[in-house]
Amino acid sequence: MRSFRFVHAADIHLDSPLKGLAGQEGNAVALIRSATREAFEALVSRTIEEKAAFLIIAGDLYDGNWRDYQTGLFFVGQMGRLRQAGIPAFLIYGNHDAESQITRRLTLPDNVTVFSTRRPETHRIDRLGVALHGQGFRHRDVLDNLARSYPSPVRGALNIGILHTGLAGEEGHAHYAPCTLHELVQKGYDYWALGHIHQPGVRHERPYVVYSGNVQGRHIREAGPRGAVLVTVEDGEITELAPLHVDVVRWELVEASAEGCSSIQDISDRIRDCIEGAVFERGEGRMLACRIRISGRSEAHSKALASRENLLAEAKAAAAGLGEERAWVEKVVVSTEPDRASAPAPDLATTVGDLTSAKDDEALVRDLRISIGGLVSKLPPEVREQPEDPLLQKAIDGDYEGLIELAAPYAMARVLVSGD
Ligand SMILES: [Mn+2]
Repeated sequence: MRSFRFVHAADIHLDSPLKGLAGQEGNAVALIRSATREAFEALVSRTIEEKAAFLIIAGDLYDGNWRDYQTGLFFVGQMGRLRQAGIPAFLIYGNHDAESQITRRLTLPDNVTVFSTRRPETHRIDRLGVALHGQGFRHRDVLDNLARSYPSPVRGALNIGILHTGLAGEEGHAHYAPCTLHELVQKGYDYWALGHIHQPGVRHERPYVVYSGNVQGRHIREAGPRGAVLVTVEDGEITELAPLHVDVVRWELVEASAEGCSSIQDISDRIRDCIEGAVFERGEGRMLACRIRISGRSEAHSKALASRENLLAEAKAAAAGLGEERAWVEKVVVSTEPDRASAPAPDLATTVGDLTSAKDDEALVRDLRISIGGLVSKLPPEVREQPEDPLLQKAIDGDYEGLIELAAPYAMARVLVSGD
C-alpha cells in the first residue's frame, strides 16, 4: 500500500456576507470582508506545498446562492491551481450549498469530482488504493440519515466517508443528515471527513471521525485557530492528523481585568496591554479581530459603564497603533462590578432611592412598554436570539420592571461621572 497525505476541509462559506461591518472602513475591515476567499486561497497553496494527493471539501463550499458569477469563477480559479499541480478535489454539497439552493452554475475543471445528491457514490483512486464514499445535499433540509445508505467499505482499500452532518443531538445545530457517532464508527471506514460543525474536533480515533471545522472564523462565536486537517497515510494506515491553519483573520475574546484600575486611563492601558499580549501569543502573524471584555471589581466601575464609547475608541486606537493589520476591535463589553469599598456618595442616596422605586411607577412602566416595545419588535432575529447586553435582554423579554432595576445603577453611574 502507498504512503501519501490528503487534506480534509469543510465549511468554506465562500463570500459569506459578514455581519456587523456595515459602515466600517479601513484595511482591517477590507481584510475581514475578503477573509473567506483569502483563507481558501491559502488552503489551496498549503495543499500544493504539502504535496497532498487530494483535497476533500465536506460541504458548504458556498454560503448560499451566488450574488453573481464571481464567486464561482473564484472557486474555478483555485481548482485550476490544484489541477496544474496534478491534485484532484472531491466535493459534496451541504445545507448551505444544496443543489436546490445554487441556481447559477459553472462547469468545473476535470480534476474536481462532485458527488451526486441523489444517491451515495464511491470514487476510487486506484494508484493510491483509496475509496471515497459520499453524497451531497439535494435540498437544504436533508433530515434523513444519509450515512445509513453509504456503501460497505471496499476491501483492501483505505475507505473515506465524506458527509455533511450535524450528527445526532449536537447542541445548537439543526439535525441535518443526522446519524450517530456509533453508526459511523461501525461502518468499517478508516476516516470520516465531516462537515457542518464549524468547531474543529476529532470525535473518534481508529477509525477517525473528524470535523475539520471551517477554514475561516466569521464572527466572535467562531474564535480561535481555523483551517483544515492534513492526514498522513503510511502503508495504507492513517498515522497522523495535523491541523493546517489557513485562517487570515483570527477572532479572539480578549479578557481585560479592571481590578486595581481607578480611572478610564488605567483601564485603557490595561486594554492596550491585553491586545498586545493577544496579538503576540495567539495571532501567529494573522490579524486578530478582538472582542474586549473588561471585568472584575473596580473602583472605576461606574466610570467604565458611563464611558463605553471612549473605551471602544481607545481600544480601537490601541489596535491601530500596533501597525497595519495586526489587530482590529469589534466591540468592547464592560462587565465590571463595583468595588466593595466604593459605596455611593450620601448626597446621591435620594436619587438612587427614586430610581429603585421607579419600577413601582405604573405610568412609567406603561410608557416604556409603548416606547421601547415597538423598537424591540423591529430588532433583527440574530440580535433577539443572543443579546449581549442585559438591559436589551430585559427589553426583549418585556420585563420593564427588571429593566428599570438594572438601569438604575447605570443612570447612577452617569450622574456620578458627570459630577466628577
Ligand atoms: Mn452546514
